[in-house]
Amino acid sequence: MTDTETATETNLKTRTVLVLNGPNLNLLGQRQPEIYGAETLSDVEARCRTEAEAHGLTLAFHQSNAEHALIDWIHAYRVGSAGIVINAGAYTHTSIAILDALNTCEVPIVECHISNVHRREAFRHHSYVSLAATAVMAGFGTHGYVLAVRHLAHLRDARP
Ligand code: CA2
Repeated sequence: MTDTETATETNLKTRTVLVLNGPNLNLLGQRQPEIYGAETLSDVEARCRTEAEAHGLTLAFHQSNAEHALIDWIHAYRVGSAGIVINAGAYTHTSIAILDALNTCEVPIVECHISNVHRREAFRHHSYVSLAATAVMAGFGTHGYVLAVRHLAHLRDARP
Protein backbone atom coordinates (compact mmCIF):
# COMPACT_ATOMS: atom_id res chain seq x y z
CA MET A 1 0.00 0.00 0.00
CA THR A 2 1.34 3.48 -0.85
CA ASP A 3 1.65 6.25 1.75
CA THR A 4 -1.28 8.06 0.11
CA GLU A 5 -3.47 4.96 0.29
CA THR A 6 -2.51 4.42 3.94
CA ALA A 7 -3.31 8.06 4.76
CA THR A 8 -6.67 7.83 2.96
CA GLU A 9 -7.57 4.64 4.82
CA THR A 10 -6.54 6.18 8.17
CA ASN A 11 -8.57 9.32 7.47
CA LEU A 12 -11.61 7.21 6.54
CA LYS A 13 -11.36 5.32 9.82
CA THR A 14 -11.07 8.49 11.93
CA ARG A 15 -14.30 9.63 10.32
CA THR A 16 -16.13 6.37 10.96
CA VAL A 17 -18.63 5.72 13.72
CA LEU A 18 -19.37 2.09 14.53
CA VAL A 19 -22.94 1.29 15.62
CA LEU A 20 -23.05 -2.19 17.06
CA ASN A 21 -26.13 -4.22 17.91
CA GLY A 22 -26.31 -7.39 19.97
CA PRO A 23 -28.57 -10.42 20.17
CA ASN A 24 -32.18 -10.37 18.97
CA LEU A 25 -32.03 -6.78 17.74
CA ASN A 26 -32.32 -8.15 14.19
CA LEU A 27 -36.00 -8.67 15.16
CA LEU A 28 -36.57 -5.00 15.92
CA GLY A 29 -39.95 -3.83 14.65
CA GLN A 30 -41.27 -7.39 14.44
CA ARG A 31 -41.85 -8.21 18.14
CA GLN A 32 -42.73 -6.28 21.31
CA PRO A 33 -43.41 -2.90 19.64
CA GLU A 34 -44.84 -1.65 22.95
CA ILE A 35 -41.30 -1.84 24.37
CA TYR A 36 -39.02 -1.37 21.36
CA GLY A 37 -41.19 0.56 18.86
CA ALA A 38 -42.13 -0.15 15.26
CA GLU A 39 -38.92 0.73 13.44
CA THR A 40 -36.80 -2.06 12.03
CA LEU A 41 -33.03 -2.24 12.42
CA SER A 42 -32.72 -1.21 8.76
CA ASP A 43 -34.76 1.91 9.56
CA VAL A 44 -32.41 2.67 12.45
CA GLU A 45 -29.38 2.12 10.22
CA ALA A 46 -30.74 4.57 7.62
CA ARG A 47 -31.41 7.23 10.26
CA CYS A 48 -27.94 6.79 11.78
CA ARG A 49 -26.34 7.02 8.32
CA THR A 50 -28.19 10.26 7.57
CA GLU A 51 -27.09 11.71 10.92
CA ALA A 52 -23.46 10.58 10.51
CA GLU A 53 -23.20 11.97 6.99
CA ALA A 54 -24.73 15.29 8.08
CA HIS A 55 -21.68 15.61 10.33
CA GLY A 56 -19.16 14.46 7.71
CA LEU A 57 -18.87 11.01 9.28
CA THR A 58 -19.12 7.55 7.76
CA LEU A 59 -21.29 4.88 9.37
CA ALA A 60 -20.41 1.24 9.99
CA PHE A 61 -23.50 -0.60 11.26
CA HIS A 62 -23.53 -4.21 12.41
CA GLN A 63 -25.68 -6.68 14.31
CA SER A 64 -24.79 -10.12 15.60
CA ASN A 65 -26.31 -12.67 17.93
CA ALA A 66 -22.80 -13.97 18.67
CA GLU A 67 -20.68 -12.53 21.46
CA HIS A 68 -17.39 -13.23 19.64
CA ALA A 69 -18.56 -11.36 16.52
CA LEU A 70 -19.41 -8.28 18.62
CA ILE A 71 -15.96 -8.46 20.22
CA ASP A 72 -14.29 -8.70 16.80
CA TRP A 73 -16.13 -5.55 15.66
CA ILE A 74 -15.07 -3.71 18.83
CA HIS A 75 -11.44 -4.74 18.14
CA ALA A 76 -11.68 -3.45 14.57
CA TYR A 77 -12.75 0.04 15.71
CA ARG A 78 -11.12 0.30 19.16
CA VAL A 79 -8.40 2.68 17.96
CA GLY A 80 -8.62 5.50 15.44
CA SER A 81 -12.35 5.59 14.78
CA ALA A 82 -14.71 8.43 15.76
CA GLY A 83 -16.27 6.17 18.40
CA ILE A 84 -18.60 3.29 19.08
CA VAL A 85 -22.34 3.21 19.80
CA ILE A 86 -23.23 -0.12 21.34
CA ASN A 87 -26.54 -1.72 22.19
CA ALA A 88 -25.23 -5.05 23.42
CA GLY A 89 -28.78 -6.37 24.02
CA ALA A 90 -28.91 -8.87 26.87
CA TYR A 91 -25.10 -9.23 26.79
CA THR A 92 -25.16 -5.79 28.45
CA HIS A 93 -26.15 -7.53 31.67
CA THR A 94 -23.96 -10.63 31.41
CA SER A 95 -20.83 -10.21 29.33
CA ILE A 96 -17.51 -9.59 31.02
CA ALA A 97 -15.89 -10.50 27.68
CA ILE A 98 -17.58 -7.54 25.97
CA LEU A 99 -16.60 -5.29 28.91
CA ASP A 100 -12.97 -6.45 28.56
CA ALA A 101 -13.06 -5.62 24.82
CA LEU A 102 -14.58 -2.18 25.49
CA ASN A 103 -11.92 -1.50 28.11
CA THR A 104 -9.27 -1.80 25.38
CA CYS A 105 -10.89 1.06 23.40
CA GLU A 106 -9.14 4.39 22.98
CA VAL A 107 -12.25 5.97 21.42
CA PRO A 108 -15.48 7.21 23.06
CA ILE A 109 -18.20 4.65 23.67
CA VAL A 110 -21.91 5.45 23.90
CA GLU A 111 -24.03 2.71 25.44
CA CYS A 112 -27.51 2.78 23.93
CA HIS A 113 -30.72 1.10 25.04
CA ILE A 114 -34.02 1.61 23.30
CA SER A 115 -36.03 1.03 26.46
CA ASN A 116 -35.48 2.58 29.87
CA VAL A 117 -33.81 -0.44 31.41
CA HIS A 118 -34.06 1.12 34.88
CA ARG A 119 -37.89 0.90 34.82
CA ARG A 120 -37.76 -2.77 33.92
CA GLU A 121 -36.79 -6.00 35.66
CA ALA A 122 -34.01 -5.78 38.27
CA PHE A 123 -31.69 -7.98 36.17
CA ARG A 124 -31.63 -5.21 33.51
CA HIS A 125 -30.47 -2.57 36.01
CA HIS A 126 -26.86 -3.70 36.04
CA SER A 127 -24.76 -3.07 32.95
CA TYR A 128 -21.21 -4.30 32.38
CA VAL A 129 -21.08 -2.01 29.34
CA SER A 130 -21.65 1.04 31.56
CA LEU A 131 -18.36 0.33 33.32
CA ALA A 132 -16.55 1.21 30.08
CA ALA A 133 -18.99 3.69 28.52
CA THR A 134 -18.32 7.39 28.07
CA ALA A 135 -22.08 8.06 28.03
CA VAL A 136 -25.32 6.11 28.36
CA MET A 137 -28.64 6.49 26.53
CA ALA A 138 -31.75 4.67 27.74
CA GLY A 139 -35.42 5.17 27.08
CA PHE A 140 -35.17 7.44 24.04
CA GLY A 141 -36.54 4.72 21.78
CA THR A 142 -34.70 4.15 18.53
CA HIS A 143 -34.09 7.91 18.35
CA GLY A 144 -31.45 7.29 21.02
CA TYR A 145 -29.16 5.82 18.35
CA VAL A 146 -29.37 9.03 16.32
CA LEU A 147 -28.63 11.12 19.42
CA ALA A 148 -25.69 8.87 20.24
CA VAL A 149 -24.20 9.30 16.74
CA ARG A 150 -24.71 13.06 17.07
CA HIS A 151 -22.87 13.03 20.39
CA LEU A 152 -19.88 11.22 18.87
CA ALA A 153 -19.82 13.81 16.08
CA HIS A 154 -19.86 16.54 18.73
CA LEU A 155 -16.97 14.92 20.62
CA ARG A 156 -14.98 14.56 17.42
CA ASP A 157 -15.56 18.22 16.50
CA ALA A 158 -14.48 19.26 20.01
CA ARG A 159 -11.14 17.43 19.73
CA PRO A 160 -8.07 19.67 19.35
O1 CA2 B 1 -33.66 -1.57 25.54
C1 CA2 B 1 -32.76 -2.09 24.88
O2 CA2 B 1 -32.32 -1.62 23.85
C2 CA2 B 1 -32.16 -3.43 25.33
O3 CA2 B 1 -30.76 -3.35 25.17
C3 CA2 B 1 -32.76 -4.49 24.45
C4 CA2 B 1 -32.37 -5.92 24.86
C5 CA2 B 1 -32.60 -6.16 26.34
O4 CA2 B 1 -32.10 -7.44 26.70
C6 CA2 B 1 -31.93 -5.09 27.18
O5 CA2 B 1 -32.22 -5.35 28.53
C7 CA2 B 1 -32.44 -3.71 26.80
C8 CA2 B 1 -33.25 -6.97 24.18
C9 CA2 B 1 -33.21 -6.92 22.74
C10 CA2 B 1 -34.31 -7.80 22.27
O6 CA2 B 1 -34.54 -7.32 21.00
C11 CA2 B 1 -35.76 -7.42 20.47
C12 CA2 B 1 -36.18 -6.32 19.80
C13 CA2 B 1 -37.40 -6.36 19.22
C14 CA2 B 1 -38.18 -7.46 19.28
C15 CA2 B 1 -37.73 -8.55 19.97
C16 CA2 B 1 -36.50 -8.53 20.57
